[in-house]
Amino acid sequence: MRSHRTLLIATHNPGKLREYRQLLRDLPLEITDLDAEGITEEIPETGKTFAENAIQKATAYARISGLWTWADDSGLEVDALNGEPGVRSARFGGPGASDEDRYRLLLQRMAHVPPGQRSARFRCVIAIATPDGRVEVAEGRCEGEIALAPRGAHGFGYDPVFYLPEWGKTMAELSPEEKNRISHRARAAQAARAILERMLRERPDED
Ligand code: ITT
Repeated sequence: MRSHRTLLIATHNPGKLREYRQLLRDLPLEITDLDAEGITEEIPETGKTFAENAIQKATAYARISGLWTWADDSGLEVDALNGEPGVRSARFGGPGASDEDRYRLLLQRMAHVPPGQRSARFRCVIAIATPDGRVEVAEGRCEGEIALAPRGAHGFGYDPVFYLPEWGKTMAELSPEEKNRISHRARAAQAARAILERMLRERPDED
């Protein structure tokens, strides 16, 4: 029988999995993922907030797997659009839309918004749940602006139109290492790692 020292990272996104494995590599935890566990259930993201969705996913997969489970939800909030696309970031533009379709639609919606009023942020919420129903949450943010046109080829999603004034670059113009130092996901993961360290101190061997 496995102890809770195994942590399930509940994502199908290989990029996220790689980042999180790297960040947690020196903790006394065996890391596994949905594919390795043969878990095929999809948990619908029906919440109104990033936290609700992350908690929904983490608690459902912890129940299914019997393991401590780490799940996240993330997206882009644009102030001039009252926080849209927000929790709908992955679905913005409808089914079948590509990353490029989505950021072009965003630029179109922002066409009337002048420089100086284009503030936005990436947000990421990570939830860590245990099979007995305990759940803890950590959040990271990265502030920026919606560019007037796309630039850069790194990253994914909305990175080409997310401008970082202090770098003079879009997120897609940063190297992966630079992005991983400042991103919403990296910041949330640092805070979530501290929670895991505390959980390991409190309950090292059993649930
Ligand atoms: P899982 O739910 O399986 O973890 P996912 O790719 O669907 O993977 P999210 O729901 O967290 O992940 O992603 C929400 C969307 O927000 C994502 O599809 C991107 O469009 C956008 N997004 C999130 N983080 C981003 C980043 O670092 N750079 C650019 N866009 C990002």
